[in-house]
Order: sequence, then structure tokens, then C-alpha cells
Amino acid sequence: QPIGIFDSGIGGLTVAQAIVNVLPNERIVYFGDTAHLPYGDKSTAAIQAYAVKICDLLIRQQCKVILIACNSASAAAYELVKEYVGSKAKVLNVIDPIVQYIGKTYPNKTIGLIGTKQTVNSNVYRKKVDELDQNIDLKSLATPLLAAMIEEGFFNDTISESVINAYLSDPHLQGIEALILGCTHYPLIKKQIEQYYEGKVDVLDASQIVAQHVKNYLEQNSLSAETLKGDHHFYVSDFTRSFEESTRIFFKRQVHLEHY
Ligand code: DGN
Repeated sequence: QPIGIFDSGIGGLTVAQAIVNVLPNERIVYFGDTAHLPYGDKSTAAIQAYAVKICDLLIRQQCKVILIACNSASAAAYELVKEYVGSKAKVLNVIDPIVQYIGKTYPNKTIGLIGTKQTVNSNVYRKKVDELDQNIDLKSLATPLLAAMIEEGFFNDTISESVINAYLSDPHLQGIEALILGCTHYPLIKKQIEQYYEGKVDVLDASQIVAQHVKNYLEQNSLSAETLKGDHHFYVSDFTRSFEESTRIFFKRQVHLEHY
């Protein structure tokens, strides 16, 4: 049975890639909701409606686990989707693993978060961090330009450097010991963010932490596949050649997108 992964578009391929790296025997069924992207600026109700439909598809594909790879969708729809899917598949999100990691690693510290408007304004990270009761102060900033910038190929250049500097110098993000990259696209600018902080702030790539979490979950529940059987599939709700070409940025190699 495959692992289902979904995102608002193809940015979630960063998470799929991290999973393929740590779990080479697992077959992936990926769904990018390119007809409705970006989720980052959508209402909670809209994202919930899209997420439920995508889960129907992933359940039809017999997925044993459904991972909501998108931070915006994890913030808006995780509880609803978990209830909707019930016992048909285990639903995981990209926020809980990073919150657990922060609780273990940074008690009594000040931590930063950057993500879309939906992710930051939902306050889900803040609520979950507060529930840890570890005296962690979370400072967050919506950085909506970053995902669009990366999709247009602006990273590791002077334009992205200016945008990153403008956001990270915001007064809301000062005095932090670690920064959560709370969006599928940000692993691509991790190096530039590390350069900005000159090693003084830990930059946390959620995709790596999430992949490790999925691995632990499969092992603990005896759900791991022994060998890779069949091909990965990458579905999108709207196909364009430029989406397919952009898969190379997020998955390190170009993959074939199937229009569902
Ligand atoms: N996948 C979205 C997220 O992780 O929040 C980013 C893309 C978007 O919808 N703007």
C-alpha cells in the first residue's frame, strides 16, 4: 500500500523527496492541487473542501498513510480530514512533528516561524507550542512573497537575497534561537537563510523532520514496505508544462505529472 502525500501544488515534492530518501522501499502517490493553488491565501473553509476531495482520491488509491505535506492545509484542515478519513488511513501533518522536535530541543527558548498567511494567521503553531507547556516563546511572520518567488526560479540569487533580508530583519522575528521553515518551498532557500544568520540561528527544515517522523510511524506500526513495488505516481488537478518543468526544482529531478 502506498503513502499518499498531498499539497496545494508541486512545492510539497520537497517533502515527497525527503520521504523517498529515508524510505526508499515505499511507493508514493502524490497529489498536487494545482487547480486551486496557492492555498496560502485561501480561506480555511475552501482549503477544507479541497482537502476532503483529495483524501477521497488517495483512499481510492488504497493509501495506508495520508500525509498533508502542505503547511497551509495542515493548519486549516488536519482535524477535519482526520475525522473524515477515520479508520480508512492514518492521517499525518507537517506541523506536529516539528512542534514535537521544538519541544524536545528548545525548552525555555524563543523560536521563529515563517510561512504563508494561512499558516501564520491560523495560529496553529502557537497553540500547539503553548500546549507543550515548555515556556517556548514563538515569534511568527507571514512571508507570502517567498513561495511565489521560489516558484518563479528566484533562489540563490541577489533578488531572493534582498527579499529574504527584508523579511528576516522584521522586528517581529528578532531574538530567536531557531527558525522554523513552515512552508513546502523554503528548503530551497535554507542555505541563504543560514547565510543571513551567519550560523547564529538554527534553521529547521521541516521536510527532513517530517520524513523521519513518517519513518518512525511506519516502523512502530509494522507498516513498512519490504521492497519497492510499482512506480510512484504524481497527480495534479491542473496540468501545465511549466508545472511539470518546475518539478525538477522541488524533487531534484523532473517527474511526469498525470492530470487527474
Ligand atoms: N504548500 C504551501 C504551504 O506549505 O503552505 C505553500 C504554497 C502556497 O500555497 N502558497
